[in-house]
Amino acid sequence: MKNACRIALLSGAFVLFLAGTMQGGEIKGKVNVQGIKSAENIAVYVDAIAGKDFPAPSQHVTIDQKQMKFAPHVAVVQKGTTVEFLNSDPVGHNVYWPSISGNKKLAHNLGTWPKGERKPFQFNDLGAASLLCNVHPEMSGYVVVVATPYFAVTDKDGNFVIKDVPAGHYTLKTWSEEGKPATLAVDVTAAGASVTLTVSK
Ligand SMILES: [Cu+2]
Repeated sequence: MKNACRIALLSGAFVLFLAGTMQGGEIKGKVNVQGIKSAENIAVYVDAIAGKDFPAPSQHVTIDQKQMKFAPHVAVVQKGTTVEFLNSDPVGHNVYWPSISGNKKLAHNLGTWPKGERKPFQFNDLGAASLLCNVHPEMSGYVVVVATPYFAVTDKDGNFVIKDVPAGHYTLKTWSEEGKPATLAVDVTAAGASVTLTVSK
């Protein structure tokens, strides 16, 4: 009986140990910029993982149009995510994008609607949609559609944290309004990973 208990305890501990190593951790990092005025609002994401498909998230993401701005300015979403475009201003706003990553076949115009209303759109194509409002030409925002649920947007100092990344070998990529994409190979262990990327004009 005693031995059976010991074996049960040991195998339990082993399962916990395995779970711990599979779990991975956070990818923490900083993006430095060259020739760009700000390190803020840069998307950092784990690129498509060979042999791994992620189901479309059931949770919707809201992009607000508030005080004549798209908020957030840059939203990163996993492929298949439904974005709800909300108008919180007392004026009518429009939402359209002329392309997704330059592909004009993926242009779309959601129309114009008043305060308090939302319009949903499911993003099923990878790439960056440049959001515009045809009522207010000064308004702009971005939806960056990526293949995995592992992404973040940099703060004003270029810092970012991508949470809950399983242990493994990945390719990190960046998207930014002004800079070229940067790519970095990263190994995530149970302790996570710490990286530095440079985005240049
Ligand atoms: Cu507008």
